[in-house]
Amino acid sequence: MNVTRGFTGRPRVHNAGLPPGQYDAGDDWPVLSAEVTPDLAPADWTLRIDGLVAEPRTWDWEQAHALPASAYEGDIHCVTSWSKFGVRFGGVSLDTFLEAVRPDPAATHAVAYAHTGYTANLPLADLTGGRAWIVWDYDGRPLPAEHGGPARLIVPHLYFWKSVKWIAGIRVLDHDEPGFWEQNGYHARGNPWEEQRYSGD
Ligand SMILES: Nc1nc2c(c(=O)[nH]1)N[C@H]1C(S)=C(S)[C@@H](COP(=O)(O)O)O[C@H]1N2
Ligand SMILES: [Mo]
Repeated sequence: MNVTRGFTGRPRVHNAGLPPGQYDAGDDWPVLSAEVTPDLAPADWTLRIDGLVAEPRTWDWEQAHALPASAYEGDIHCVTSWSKFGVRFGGVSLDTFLEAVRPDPAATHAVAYAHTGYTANLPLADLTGGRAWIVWDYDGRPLPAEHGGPARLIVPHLYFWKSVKWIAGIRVLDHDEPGFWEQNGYHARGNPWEEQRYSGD
């Protein structure tokens, strides 16, 4: 394990390095939102998983927090070319939610959608295997509203536009259905290591 120190002196456990065409944003965390930050209280937040699943379900804030906790510590990469190393998010693994609804064997993709209407499509395989989380803590504190609080999806191995803020639900599908940015020319999958920024990359 390679431990390095950043400019802040905070130890970084790490490190996969920078994907091609990215720069290290350091301590900055830019806010990228296509919509106005919603005023969404934890008491009004829900997560629904439905579509091609055996048992569609909705969790409220308390029910989601009663699930086993899981954290992500690592890097995030925005398609606008900033990356951020060693961030810490706390929440619940998406595997835990998906195990409860039991996706149909024919399911291949999903659309994640926000309480605001923003959408992102993902292969189901990118949402399973300990690689996606519903998170409400950042650095041990409640996730700020502008960054998707009270709760957002994170899929940190893909470009960060897939990590839907103010997550409201996930619809499981047997086909790919382009989301907000994907309808506007962005790549269907968005793997930063293969620089899948735009459709055709
Ligand atoms: N609901 C919603 N989620 C979103 C977005 C958005 O505009 N709306 N932007 C995406 C993009 S392009 C990025 S890079 C990240 C930005 O997250 P941040 O603002 O916390 O840095 O959120 C993603 N999730
Ligand atoms: Mo982004």
